[in-house]
Amino acid sequence: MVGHAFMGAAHSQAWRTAPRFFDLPMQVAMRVVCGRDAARTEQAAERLGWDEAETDWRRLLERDDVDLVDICTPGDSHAEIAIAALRAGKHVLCEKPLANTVAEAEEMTAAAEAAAEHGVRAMVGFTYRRVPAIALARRLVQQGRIGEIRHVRAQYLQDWIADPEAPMSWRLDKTLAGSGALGDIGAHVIDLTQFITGESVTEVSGQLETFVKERPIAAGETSGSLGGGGATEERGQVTVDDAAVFLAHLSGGALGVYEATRFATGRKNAIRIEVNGSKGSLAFDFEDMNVLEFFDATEPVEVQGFRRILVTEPEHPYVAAWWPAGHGLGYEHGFTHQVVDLVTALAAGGQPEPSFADGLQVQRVLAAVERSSETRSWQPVAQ
Ligand code: SOE
Repeated sequence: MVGHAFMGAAHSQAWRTAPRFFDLPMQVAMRVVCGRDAARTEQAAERLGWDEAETDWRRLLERDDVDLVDICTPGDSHAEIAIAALRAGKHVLCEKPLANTVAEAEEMTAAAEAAAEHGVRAMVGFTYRRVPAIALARRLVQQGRIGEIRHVRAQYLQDWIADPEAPMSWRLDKTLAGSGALGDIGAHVIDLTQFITGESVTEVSGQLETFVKERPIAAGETSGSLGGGGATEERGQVTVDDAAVFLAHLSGGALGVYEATRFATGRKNAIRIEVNGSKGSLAFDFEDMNVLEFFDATEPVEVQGFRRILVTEPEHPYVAAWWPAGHGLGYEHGFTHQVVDLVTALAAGGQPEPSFADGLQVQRVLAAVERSSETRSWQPVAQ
């Protein structure tokens, strides 16, 4: 694994836990974690459960006991590490968004497609697909339970920099992060709505906004937290969007309304998705992540109404491996399910999903939103 901050910790717990709760078709060994600082990486290895620590990711690729490289670094290094790993014959799991630019994502996808010819696989970590309620929503759409889809309403709302004095972090630096709320959290809801509906975003009209253009430089290391920690007297430029909104056309004819913001005061990690179809509707909010709301318009009117499905039963996706019925799951379980799906696909010699091609398609939606905001016009999503 490369990177051991917030995402590195989330992925590590997933690699540790997946074989303990699920019957994996292959054994998982957590060989080596890589970071820039030797002492901190040693500590991370100890804390997160890796056998060894390393400071140069290139050395991971030379090792025979490394079959897969898990990339948990900021976006500016995804392309270089992923392409080198794939060329060295290592499978790759790469955090989202796939890259900082469409050009990088295209190169990564080409490398993934070349590697696939030798059975080497690449996957991008749109983890929330693996929240049981989300997987159930997709299943219900596939079963035709909500009919033809008319509306997709998606929000990803956070507030961790709503305070103008919240310090800088790499997530606010375009060189490192590629974009702001748009790529960091907007990418998730683009992926989720496409995953649930089976439709893709084809055209967008959007607007980006940076409300606070300058912030204090952080006093300490902030990459693992979301801008937490103290601040210095010095100030730095915010070079990414704080918020992004856009309208969309989807390939099946649905209309989409999307919002991604780090300024939704009081909303911590609210991923809200509502899909309205000709026969029913579905609604989800990550702040109540064990619930999926379902309205069935085919029922007699007298008993119609949104029902709250508690997605905590063994009949629901992923749930049977965990606790007795009704006990609920949390943020970290999506990462564990991601490992399970990845290892299962690798053992079967198949392509894990979402692929780099799926990551590239989301990247193209992000780029179209940026173009739309710049030109104040509707923009097609490149195919
Ligand atoms: C920060 O906004 C962040 O950690 C994202 O980078 C993650 O993808 C999301 O899971 C939670 O919020």
